[in-house]
Amino acid sequence: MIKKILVTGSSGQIGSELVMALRSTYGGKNVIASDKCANASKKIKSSGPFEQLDVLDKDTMGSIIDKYQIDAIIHLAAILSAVGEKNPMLAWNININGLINVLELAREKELKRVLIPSSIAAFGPTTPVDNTPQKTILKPTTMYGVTKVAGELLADYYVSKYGMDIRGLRYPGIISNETLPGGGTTDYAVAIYFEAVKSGKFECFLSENTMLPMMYMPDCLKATIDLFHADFNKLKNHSDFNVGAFSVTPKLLAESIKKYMPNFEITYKPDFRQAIADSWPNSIDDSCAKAEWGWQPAFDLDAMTQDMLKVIEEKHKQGLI
Ligand code: AKB
Repeated sequence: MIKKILVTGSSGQIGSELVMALRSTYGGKNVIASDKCANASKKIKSSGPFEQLDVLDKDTMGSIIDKYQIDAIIHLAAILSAVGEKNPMLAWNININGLINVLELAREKELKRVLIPSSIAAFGPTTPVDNTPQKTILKPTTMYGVTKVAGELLADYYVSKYGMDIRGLRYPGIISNETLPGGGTTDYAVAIYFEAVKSGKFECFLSENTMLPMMYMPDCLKATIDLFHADFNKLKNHSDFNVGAFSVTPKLLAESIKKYMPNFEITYKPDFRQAIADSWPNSIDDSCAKAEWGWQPAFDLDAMTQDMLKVIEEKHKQGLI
């Protein structure tokens, strides 16, 4: 039984919400949040332990594991695609050396479980774009994607070489309303909702028909926690599960917003992130996740849009954004 979980990157888009969801199940003191940045949110700091941790600092990570008697790590700290293209060596260093520190400490200290995130960025322009299979061509053209493929391979190596319990999933773009994403290509799909509420208009950095797989945060938390709890013996795949919810273009997202805000306006000014998006799939075949651990998303595009606008409008009324 897992009793104490360390989450790295806990102040990020997924980490900030995943820590709170895990604490509601495991108890506040049993989920140790950690981030490179010392300024965690009040919510995170007041509901359980928080440690400042640079994932490149293996000694400090080891001391935290000992201090709290950690038996599982959910390793979210990473550099995303757009920042990774601006600074490829930073992406390689954090994403690969940070992961190696996690895997080596998990091996040395005999931790019970590790969960690592991969991404649709593991795919590249030669991968089949529609209903992209679980097992397919992995030849990404971004440094972020290169680190994701290497990370999947490393994690699977530790499973087969050392018999360790390591799982991971290929996140699509994640849309949420609590912590803004930082440095990704799918970030437009979050910014569009905030700008719709604040100003009624949005200039998109991807072109109107750029189709990408996306997922609403409640489904992302569900996927992460369900895979974390899955019976390891029933998993045929390990660190690279495709998970899908819906696929959308900026134009379709804008049309969904217009159903609830008819005056919303969108314009397009593609930048360097267009080439990144163009190298990723349109849609994902997640039948292995469905068969092996029962994955099932709950939100489609319009259900998400209604919820996003409700929450963000409330924040706007309260002067929080
Ligand atoms: C990004 O856009 O870089 C991430 C991802 C799809 O992994 N959101």
